[in-house]
Amino acid sequence: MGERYVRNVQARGSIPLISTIFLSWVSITSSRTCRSTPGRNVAMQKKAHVKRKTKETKIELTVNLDGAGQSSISTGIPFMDHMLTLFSAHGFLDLQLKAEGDTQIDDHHTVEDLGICLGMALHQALGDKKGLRRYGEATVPMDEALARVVIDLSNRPYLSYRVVLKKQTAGAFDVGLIEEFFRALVNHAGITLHVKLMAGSDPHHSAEAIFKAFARALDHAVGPELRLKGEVPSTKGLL
Ligand SMILES: [Mn+2]
Repeated sequence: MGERYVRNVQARGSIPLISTIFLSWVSITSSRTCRSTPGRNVAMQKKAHVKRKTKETKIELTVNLDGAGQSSISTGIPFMDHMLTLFSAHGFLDLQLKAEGDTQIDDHHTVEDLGICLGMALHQALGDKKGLRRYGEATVPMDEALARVVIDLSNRPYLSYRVVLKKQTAGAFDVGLIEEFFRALVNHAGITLHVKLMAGSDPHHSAEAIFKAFARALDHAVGPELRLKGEVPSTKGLL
């Protein structure tokens, strides 16, 4: 794109927004748009693709943290489909996910491996975390349930999971497995995560409040902090 692109920008006599830069570049070299996108735009996109196969599960997913909340999810566990769909929607991230697991035994392996793969994807999508807010928190109700989730993109895996439920199943799903999901995710994403169920008696409502709070807290943490001017959000200079 080089010279022609620069000339086009200069001709406008001002520094245009990135979207304008992109559009003007497309209009100049439309034949190349599929093969080559301006490098700086690609680098700024927080995307990841993960494919993982074991003797217990086979999972493939694509995530875009700068998405619009669009998802296509099939885990073989309807309750997890429901949770991950609302995670995508409330976190404004795009998620395409297909999982097959040994659910004839129980849901444990698949739920844990979903956490591993999403954690790997987050780690990949976040990169060096330059210019990101780093911290995020959200408190979300679902009828009588109230969940609070706090995130630090610290690169130090830590899970505090304070969820006490009187009943552990929602339909056929063991809601206790959600702790395994988050432990696996935290370990592979390298994030600090505090999950606290502040109120809640229905396991379905409680799980839904937790996933929505996680989504909103994550959305905040991965958003841009312009005052960092592209620096790492740590006084150490590295995360
Ligand atoms: Mn529901």
